[in-house]
Amino acid sequence: MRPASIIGAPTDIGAGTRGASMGPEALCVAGLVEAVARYGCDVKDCGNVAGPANPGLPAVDGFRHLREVVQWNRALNAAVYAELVDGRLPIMIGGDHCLAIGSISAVARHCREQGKTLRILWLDAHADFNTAALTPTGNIHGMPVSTLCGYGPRELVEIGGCVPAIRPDQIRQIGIRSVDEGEKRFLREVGIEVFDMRYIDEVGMRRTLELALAGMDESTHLHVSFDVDFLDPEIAPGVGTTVRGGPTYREAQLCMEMVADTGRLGSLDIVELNPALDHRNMTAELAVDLVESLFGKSTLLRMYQP
Ligand code: 5AB
Ligand code: MN
Ligand code: MN
Ligand code: MN
Repeated sequence: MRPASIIGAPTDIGAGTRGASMGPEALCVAGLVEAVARYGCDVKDCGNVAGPANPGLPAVDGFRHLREVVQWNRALNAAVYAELVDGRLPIMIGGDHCLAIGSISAVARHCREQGKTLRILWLDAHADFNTAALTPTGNIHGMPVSTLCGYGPRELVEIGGCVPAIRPDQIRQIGIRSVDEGEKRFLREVGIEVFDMRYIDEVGMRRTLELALAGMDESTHLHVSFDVDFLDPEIAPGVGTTVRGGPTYREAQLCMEMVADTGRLGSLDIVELNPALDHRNMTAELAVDLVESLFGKSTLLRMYQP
C-alpha cells in the first residue's frame, strides 16, 4: 500500500454548529495514526494547515464565512496536492465538510495530470448539493459537492485550477437521508447517483457497494469522503447534524471493507466529527475503527471466502 500522509484542518468555518475544529485532535487521541500504521502502511503526520478563526457571522448573499472558507480551502488544497505529488495517500482530517472542496479539487488536479480516472464515494447523511440560492442555512459544509461540480462562487469553484473540478458522473453518494427540497430537485437535474438509506434498506450494503464501485480499473483513483454523520447517531453521536436511521456498525464496516478490497483507495477525508457533542470520544474511536478496516484490517483477518 502507498504511504499515507495525515493533514489536519481544524476549523468549523463551514458548519452551523461550533466544535468540528476539535476533530483532528480527537481523532489523534483515538489513535488514528497508529490505526493507519497497524497493517503496514507507512504514515507521516503532516500536522495541521492554518487558517482564520471562526467569526460567527450571519450569511451574506447566501454564504456564511465565504472569505474564510476560501482561505482554509486554498491552504488545504496546496497541502493535499503536495502529498499526492510525493506519491502519498493524503488523509484529510477535518474540520467540517466544506474542506472537501480543497482536498477533492487537489485530487482531481492530480488525477488529470496523471491520466487517472477519479471515482468519489461520498459517505454522508446529506447530499451537500446546496447553492447560495437553495441553501436554507448559508452553511458552506452543505455545498461542497455542488461547488466541486462548478456551481458556486468563482473563488471557491476555481481553487483546484480547473473548472469544474469534477463531473457529476464521478460521484456516488451513499447513506443519504436528509436532503433539502431545492437541493433534491437540483441533484436530480444534474444526475448525481445517490444510494439513499431506502436503497440500502432494500438491497443491502453489499449490493450498494458493488454498484457504487462498479466500472473501476487499474487506472482508477478512489477518493472516499467520509462525513461521520453518515453513521447512525446511536453509535456516532459526536456530529453537529445528526439524522437518525443511518448505517449500523456492521453495515459501515462492510462498506469500508469492500472499499479496502478494491485496493484502489487513493485519498480520504474524515470530516464533521464534533468532539464537543461526543461522549467519551466514542465517535472518534468508531471513526478510527472504521479507518482501520479501510487500511487493511479486514483483508488480513478474513478467513471465509464466499
Ligand atoms: B454536512 C443542510 N442541508 O445545507 C444545509 O454535515 C445541512 O457536511 C448540511 O453533510 C449538512 O445546511 C452538511 C440543512
Ligand atoms: Mn457532509
Ligand atoms: Mn452530513
Ligand atoms: Mn454535519
